[in-house]
Amino acid sequence: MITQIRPAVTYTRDDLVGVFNRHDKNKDGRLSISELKEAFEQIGSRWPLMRAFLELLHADENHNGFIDKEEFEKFIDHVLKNFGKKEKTMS
Ligand SMILES: [Ca+2]
Ligand SMILES: [Ca+2]
Repeated sequence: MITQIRPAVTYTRDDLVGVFNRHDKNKDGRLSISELKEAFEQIGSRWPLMRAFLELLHADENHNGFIDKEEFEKFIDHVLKNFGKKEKTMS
């Protein structure tokens, strides 16, 4: 698979779900901070680690340090707000 670093472009919800599902590298059904970081790198985040950290803080409702299946939808909604348009605004 080719990893392309692309500038901020418009992603659909399906795109994002696909990207994040693919980055569940160990297939445990949840996303760790390092899996998130790689996914944000792929979608062209300028600060993938920081973005991963912020999104995790936002969506990790049970505070276990992972985006679990139950948290995934909310997580995608929030990411979509940032990456569905441009990654410009601080949220
Ligand atoms: Ca995982
Ligand atoms: Ca969690």
